Amino acid sequence: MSLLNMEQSPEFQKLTEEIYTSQLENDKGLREQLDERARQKMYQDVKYNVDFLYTALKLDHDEIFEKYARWLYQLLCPLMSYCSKERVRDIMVDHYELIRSCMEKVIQENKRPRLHRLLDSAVRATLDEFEAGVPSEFSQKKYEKEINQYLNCLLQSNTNRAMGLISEYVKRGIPLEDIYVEIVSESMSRVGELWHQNRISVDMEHYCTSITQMALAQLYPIVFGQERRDRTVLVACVGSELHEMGARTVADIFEYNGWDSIYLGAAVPADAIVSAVAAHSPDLAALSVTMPQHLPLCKDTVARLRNLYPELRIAVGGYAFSGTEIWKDWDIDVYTQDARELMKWAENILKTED
Ligand code: B12
Repeated sequence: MSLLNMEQSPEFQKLTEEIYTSQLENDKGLREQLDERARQKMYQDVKYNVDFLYTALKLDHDEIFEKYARWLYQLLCPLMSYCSKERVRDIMVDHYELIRSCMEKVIQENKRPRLHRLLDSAVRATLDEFEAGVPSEFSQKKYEKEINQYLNCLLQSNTNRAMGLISEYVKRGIPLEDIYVEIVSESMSRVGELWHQNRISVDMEHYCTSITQMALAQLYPIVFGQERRDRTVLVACVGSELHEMGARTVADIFEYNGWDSIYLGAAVPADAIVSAVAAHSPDLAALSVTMPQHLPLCKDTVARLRNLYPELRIAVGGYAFSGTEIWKDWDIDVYTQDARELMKWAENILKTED
């Protein structure tokens, strides 16, 4: 149940329409402040918020919506710079209360306590974020110098230098897995933070992604030049998930360690994942999710795979899982925070099997 499917549903459209219209009707100041374009954006945001809430309800997981409410408040503060932070807080609290009163009427009675719990946690999270103020700067990392160097090249749109840096790190003997996980992943995570803080635009985010994909492609002679181990990993992003670099990192690190990788890329339908497993009989299926809206489908896909292939090892990971323990109730073999740890886990499994 994610936006793509829900958008088609008349109840979902009616609900978003009602929340959007009531918020503008109740708040004269907001009505006057927003021009037509801003109103359209607000409508999209309302849809997105309701979709997120449905995801949390479906998964019966509080952390997801609370995390989202924190993220949303911090996203809106710089975007609505024409308002004070108190005002953004109040608009959001009113918004959650409106969602509560509109949704209460349409969801099943047994789900209402859950709805209230989720919305209470969103209100609390918004008040907390307001008290906490501006999010802290990036924490210092082992490869801080390289991260800054690489990120600065991206932000200055210096394609040539960004490409050169990745090769230079290899020449300097930085382990390839560190380049992927500690330098590139961290740089991309900071790109996301900068977007979130409205300090870079969406086109810059796209540029950083495409250049990074290109820069990493230079490593392929090394990645694909290792001795084979007669093991196969199948890697895919579930559903309509567009964020593919995490999945790519998993596939590349396994290739580098001698596994054959079947990389299906972004937005893979569940049926296609199941048939790819049938076709390739991998030793491990690794499913990647970045946006929490795709978690319910990932959970279903895990259950389908487990049912059809009880012996298959299944791993899940990606940004959507970070800071949650949602995977603990799923029938998987492993969740790890990063691709390198998954590789270590797989090596240990191999040792016990040999
Ligand atoms: C690049 C990017 C995009 C690109 C993706 C293009 C592509 N070809 O992949 C584009 C521009 C399309 C995009 C779009 C959007 N994005 Co975006 N995006 C990012 C960004 C900046 C980097 C993602 C990335 O490549 N990271 C590098 C990889 C290597 O890291 P990773 O995916 O986390 O993977 C590591 C681990 O998680 C793990 N892992 C990953 N998969 C797996 C699988 C297994 C089995 C295991 C064990 C481990 C594992 O291993 C990897 C390395 O160790 C992130 C920021 C971030 N913190 O991630 C935002 C981010 C994910 N995006 C975000 C958002 C909001 C969006 C948009 C809604 C709006 C926007 N920013 O444009 C749209 C939504 C699109 C959609 N319909 O889904 C938010 C999500 C916030 C939230 N509430 O959940 C983030 C976090 C930005 C932010 N800080 O706010 N995005």
